[in-house]
Amino acid sequence: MKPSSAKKKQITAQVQAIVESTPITDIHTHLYDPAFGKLLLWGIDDLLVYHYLVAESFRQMDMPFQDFWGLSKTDQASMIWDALFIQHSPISEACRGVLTTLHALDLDVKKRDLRALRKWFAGQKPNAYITKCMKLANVKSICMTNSPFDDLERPVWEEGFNRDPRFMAALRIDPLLLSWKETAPQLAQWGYEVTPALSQKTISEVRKFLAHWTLKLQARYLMVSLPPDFNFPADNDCNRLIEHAILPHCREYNLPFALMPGVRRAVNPQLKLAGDGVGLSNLNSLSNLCSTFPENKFLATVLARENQHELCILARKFRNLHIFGCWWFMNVPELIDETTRLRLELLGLSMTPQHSDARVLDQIIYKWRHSKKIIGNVLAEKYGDLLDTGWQVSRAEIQRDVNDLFGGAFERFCSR
Ligand code: HDL
Ligand code: ZN
Repeated sequence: MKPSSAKKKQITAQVQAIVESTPITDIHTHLYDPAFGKLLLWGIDDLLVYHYLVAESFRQMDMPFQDFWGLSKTDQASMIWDALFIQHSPISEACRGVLTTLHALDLDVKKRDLRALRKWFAGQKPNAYITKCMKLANVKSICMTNSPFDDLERPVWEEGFNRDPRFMAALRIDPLLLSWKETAPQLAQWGYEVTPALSQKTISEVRKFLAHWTLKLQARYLMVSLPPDFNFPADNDCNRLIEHAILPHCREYNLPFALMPGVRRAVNPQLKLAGDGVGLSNLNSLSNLCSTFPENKFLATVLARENQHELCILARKFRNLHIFGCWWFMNVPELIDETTRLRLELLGLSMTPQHSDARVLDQIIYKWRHSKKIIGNVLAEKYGDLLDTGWQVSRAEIQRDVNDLFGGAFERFCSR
């Protein structure tokens, strides 16, 4: 007997309530512990000058790039507000996101009054506002992206500070892997006995560097974003550093190594942070890493839609690979739906469907509200398909599954 649509409706309601109420571990963001002060971006002007909106606004403005970059942040934000919200309807995901966040903060967007919005944000106190945003997003833990190569961030770590327990750290090592020859002198300046030639001594000094920062950050994983043409194996510094320094270090400290392939950096340098593009990656490299180093754990997310299916198949082949998120150009409803559906159908619940990648604190509100709606709908549909077979999932089982998707599977993978 076909299950009643009432039963399916009941399951959908249960899924939506559980998705709404389950606190989230956000495993990749560009947010910072409040101890980093102004490095933690928040408020209407930072929301408006988000690089996604910068890229979109230049399409509606004839202004020379340099003229825009010469403006104050407030003036840049005003130009973006006018170009993308007033002169044209704010239809794009990044525009809609700003409005979702403002609406969640009980701010009246239909007045289109940027001055009033700025006044409200000027009255917010940072620490209280962090709690407010995390509550509205139902995010219980935020993983930062932490780079010893960032001249603004490094001194704060070296000075030391009392950690906010809500903020975890991840050690970002792009300069080490992607531009070793330029980075080696920096390590030497910091007292590591390295030379551009990757000798045994240099490799051991790089591992000392990794150990120092892993312990200082209490890093949960190491991470690198990679160009589409990254290959493994290959005869280059990046490969040698991965094989002889990064992966042994990760095994020693039982840390995953997160690979994020597909970024074409500075496709249009005039857009600055907004100037990066996407390219199709050769995922044989990831397959080779997972199979060559079965004792290592790999996290991965890919930037190209066309790589997503192969990434799922790789995760089916390698249990030392945990895939996550709809990253960056993937983080739009159309692709979140498609990718989450694909992953649930190919992997079940052994993956992490989303991270926010938020650069501005308030963004966690919209990035998670938008994603949770989609993830909840897809999950409810899958439970409905089970119902057609006679399998009735209980409320407790739905809660268990959502806990997994919102950070539980990631935590178990990390502690394995
Ligand atoms: O390399 C990364 O971690 C990317 O997420 C970039 O930071 C990118 O600029 C971004 O913010 N994407 O959402
Ligand atoms: Zn990121």
